[in-house]
Amino acid sequence: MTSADLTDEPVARQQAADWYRSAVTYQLYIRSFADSDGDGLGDIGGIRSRLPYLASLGVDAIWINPWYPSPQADAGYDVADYRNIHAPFGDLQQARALIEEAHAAGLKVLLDVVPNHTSDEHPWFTAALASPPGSPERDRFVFRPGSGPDGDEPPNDWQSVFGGPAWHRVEGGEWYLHLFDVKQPDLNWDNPEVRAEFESVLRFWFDLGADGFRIDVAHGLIKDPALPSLNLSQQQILARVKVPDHPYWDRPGVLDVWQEWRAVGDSYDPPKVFVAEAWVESSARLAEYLRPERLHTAFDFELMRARWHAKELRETARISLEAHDSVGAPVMWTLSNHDVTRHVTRLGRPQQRTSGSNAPEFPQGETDVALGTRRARAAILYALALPGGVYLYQGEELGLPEVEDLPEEVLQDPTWERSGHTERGRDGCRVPLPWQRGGPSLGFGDALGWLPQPASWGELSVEAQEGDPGSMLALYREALRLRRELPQLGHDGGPLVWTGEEDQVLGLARGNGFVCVLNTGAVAVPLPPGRVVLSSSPLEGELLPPDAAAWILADQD
Ligand code: TEU
Repeated sequence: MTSADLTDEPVARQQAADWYRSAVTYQLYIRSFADSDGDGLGDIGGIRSRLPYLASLGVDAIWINPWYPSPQADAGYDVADYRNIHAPFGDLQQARALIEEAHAAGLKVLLDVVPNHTSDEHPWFTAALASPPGSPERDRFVFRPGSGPDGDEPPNDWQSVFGGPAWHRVEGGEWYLHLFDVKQPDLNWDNPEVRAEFESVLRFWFDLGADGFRIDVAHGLIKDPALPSLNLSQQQILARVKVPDHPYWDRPGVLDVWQEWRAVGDSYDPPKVFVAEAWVESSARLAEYLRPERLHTAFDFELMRARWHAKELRETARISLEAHDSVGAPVMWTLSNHDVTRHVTRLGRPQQRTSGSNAPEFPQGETDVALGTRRARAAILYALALPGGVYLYQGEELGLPEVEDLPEEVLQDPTWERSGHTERGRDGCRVPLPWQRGGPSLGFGDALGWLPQPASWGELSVEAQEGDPGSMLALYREALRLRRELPQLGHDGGPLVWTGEEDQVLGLARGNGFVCVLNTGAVAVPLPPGRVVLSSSPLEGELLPPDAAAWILADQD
């Protein structure tokens, strides 16, 4: 070994550990990605067969939504066994093979862990139901006697995220807490057995080769032991008022859990990484989750919530970047995921101000898909130009819009039932992907998919977009290729400098000679000097049209 090898080793090790800081990660909503066995549900075989597609797209990593055995009461976020694979998706051997093949294709693999709740069909919960009040089995969950003279009222007034009360009464009279569906009992994170179990689950998948985890409801887990009622009026609930010292969201104690998990991840070489799904009040609050001894990353939901307005998009990014910089963490920009209306549709709606902390605040109203598509093309160039990493939600590279007219009888999101059929829920962003122009499910599989696809999606299929240089797919491929190639981009590329403070146009420079310009206004605007290496819409002469973005390289002599 030469002395150069010796000095380079720590550097190489650090580089291997830092892969996530600039990574573009593709979210695989497994049940809707590709179906290899014709049962209408996507599966591991489907992912394996499409790895070349993902590699050719140019992403660095994949995140697979929960694939564990589950009654699927909440599309797999109700886990019955944390160490196995849901049979319709495949088995552990296939999971291992997928991870190996992904690695061979240069892709990291993140899985999804659901620590706030289990399924009611998890053996722990079955044991809890079979055990008396006060038993160790019940202590793994949140069981309480009811209120009212006969205990037949729920212990407090907490509401499920999916609608209705967050408590369910069981035989024998006690109630259990479920902040989500009735089939998703909340775990008791004050119980050391719960903590030990999840550390063991993390190690199980890390040992199988997973590179990290997305953490579901990372702002949940810890409850105020006094379980105080919220005493909110219906109006306050609708207005999503801020509740100081909230009894179950974003409690300080949850940060200790993340510190423990970080230590588990750090015990591997290279270290395993985490990305938190934490819906918290502010970027500053999110940064608390991302201190060096806690989690590596968290989704940034602020860009997703910003209106289509250059000033707001710039201010939002500034705030997120500043908060993340203060703890040395990269921002993970996100435009869509499986819980929110697809952004082609959101951006095609009237852009009223969005506030509050969750999905219903997103733009409502009539959708202009063509407009949304133009803006979505510009939005991804903006996100990819910022320092940090980016999460893509499957299908956004095809420009899929939300499916807004699914027939009521096919809706599966628990929100639909629990809201008394007033909220349709999230199925419209979960429709199976179109791979081909024709066939029973447009190439998703050999049979109809679990949700019907609009016939018009044949023209949005991968097959239809391959070879069309004007397609969304071509734009994503070229942007991702350039992002890898240009040293100015990614988290640790050139320093970011905002050029100008205009309301409807933003410019961001990255280091030596790279500029991204975004125009959200109604008139075409001039571009700075240089070579346009990519633009989301054709230029109008030398001008950047409305709802468009361009990447420009200054000519270097
Ligand atoms: O979502 C967590 C969450 O906070 C939800 O409120 C989400 O924003 C909401 O569903 C939008 O309507 C996670 C998962 O991403 C989601 O799919 C699960 O349903 C939920 O946890 C329960 O596990």
